[in-house]
Amino acid sequence: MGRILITSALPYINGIKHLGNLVGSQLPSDVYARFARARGHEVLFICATDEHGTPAELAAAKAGEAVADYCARMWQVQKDIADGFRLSFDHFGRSSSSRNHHLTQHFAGRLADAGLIEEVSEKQVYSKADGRFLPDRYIEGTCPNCGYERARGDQCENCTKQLDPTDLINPRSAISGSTDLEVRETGHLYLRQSQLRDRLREWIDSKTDWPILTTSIAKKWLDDGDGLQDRGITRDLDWGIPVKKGDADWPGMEGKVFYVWFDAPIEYIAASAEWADATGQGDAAWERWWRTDKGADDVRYVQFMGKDNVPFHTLSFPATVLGSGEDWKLVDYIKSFNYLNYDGGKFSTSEGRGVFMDQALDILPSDYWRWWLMANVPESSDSNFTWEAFQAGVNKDLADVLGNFVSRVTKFARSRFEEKVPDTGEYGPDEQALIEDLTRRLKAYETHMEAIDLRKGAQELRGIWAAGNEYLQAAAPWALFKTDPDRAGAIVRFSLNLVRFYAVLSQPFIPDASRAMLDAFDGEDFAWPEDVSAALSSLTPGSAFTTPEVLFAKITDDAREEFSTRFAGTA
Ligand code: B3M
Ligand code: ZN
Repeated sequence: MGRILITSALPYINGIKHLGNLVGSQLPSDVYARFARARGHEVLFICATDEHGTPAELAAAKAGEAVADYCARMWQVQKDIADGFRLSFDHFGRSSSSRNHHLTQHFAGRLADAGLIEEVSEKQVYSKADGRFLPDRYIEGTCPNCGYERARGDQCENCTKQLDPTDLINPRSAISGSTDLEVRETGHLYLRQSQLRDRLREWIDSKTDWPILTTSIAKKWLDDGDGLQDRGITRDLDWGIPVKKGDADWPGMEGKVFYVWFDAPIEYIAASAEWADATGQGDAAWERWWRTDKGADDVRYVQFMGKDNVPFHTLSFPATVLGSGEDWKLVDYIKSFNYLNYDGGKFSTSEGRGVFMDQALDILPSDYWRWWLMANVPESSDSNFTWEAFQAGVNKDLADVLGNFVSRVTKFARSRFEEKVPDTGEYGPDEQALIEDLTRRLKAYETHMEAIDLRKGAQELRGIWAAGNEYLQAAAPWALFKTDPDRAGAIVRFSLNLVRFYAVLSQPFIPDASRAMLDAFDGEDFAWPEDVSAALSSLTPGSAFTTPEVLFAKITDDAREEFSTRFAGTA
């Protein structure tokens, strides 16, 4: 089996993320990592908090905390929530780690040595009231194009016109509202991406297996208009990674930090080093995943992200890696996602609209959310969360199909066979027919999951559950027991093996329920079924089992109404 490196886009440190963030990167990457491990691959699964940039500083100020303290606290909050959703990262790192400081400064030094860094003097807006330079997004004013009074310094959200802060009429600080602004000269470093355009195009053209969504976005930025632009990689902020050239100071860059999008993707590598540190391993342990000259040449690297992150991952980050001139692993496959809408609109922190990750775990088990979100994952188009669809999906797929099957089999077996796997009777044509059907379905399931077609994977898994339910309904061992108890025993033995089979196949999507199903059988493990017939005879006849508690309680109409009202938002 192979080695698969998996990274999920890093959630910003500020605030708690909503279901749209969850299904747009972290959850699908976890489902795929779990599947890859179950299939016997060696997996390194990495994520981290993205802790730099103005949003972190503003959120800390709003919380009345020093930004370092705010980030440390919020990292733990996000880590606990990730654990609650059973996101099985090998390491959940922090982009403010010393590992990332060192690596980011290392890459900057390598780029400088390669002549790919240019020092540029630029005009930036300084707010005396705030005592800081204001990034474009933190300057508000009236749009010169449409008159919208809350246009931002980079774009007018009303007419979408791209703006410069100096275009705005009556500009003011979006932080303090102060209009006491002035334009100041300040020096910054630019990454000369334009010098790497041909190498990037050649690399992207080689990615013939990438989804159209991913390559079309990359090529748009690569070829659109003036093509790939050189871009600033430093900022006048206090919180961030100090600008240094490797270990050396960078004259003229004192007091400046690297731009958040320069250091954040490097944290994928740094978090792998943090993982090696946290697990007491040396540098070779992470370098064998990231350095093609140190053993990573056989690694398949898959990135998961929302589609708005594709440009940085197909252009800026590869430019940094290629420009370093060192043998770093580049991404092999990018799985990007569209958006999840909430009841036809947007999630909103300020309006309290939509379900946020902490709230979701407070009201229902993580498997419910994992299942519905993945069965409706926004792969080829946006998805829409409604409480009616969520209730229907959970109640039908989980409670009525899988949960009901497990409950009927184990409770009947307990009532007639003393919680022991029956050793009577033989499998017959009905069992053989289902074995053949499940053999085909298992192959389809594996094919979809290997291709990271996760919605199709969920659909196939649902079909595998339903096939067992239909078999049990037709076989009706409870009716047969009076006239042919031996045959009834064979049906129950076959069905108990199906419960274990389902536990193994369902683990990537609903790990808690899978664990509960497997725990019904002493000592069984999550070994993937290579042969369905053998798998459905793997439980030892006469061996004990226990009857799991109800796996999935249905969502009542009253509960649905209450949730729908609670998360409707204030707009
Ligand atoms: N923090 C997520 C976002 O844009 C951003 C991803 C960084 S991945 C290196 O919402
Ligand atoms: Zn406008």
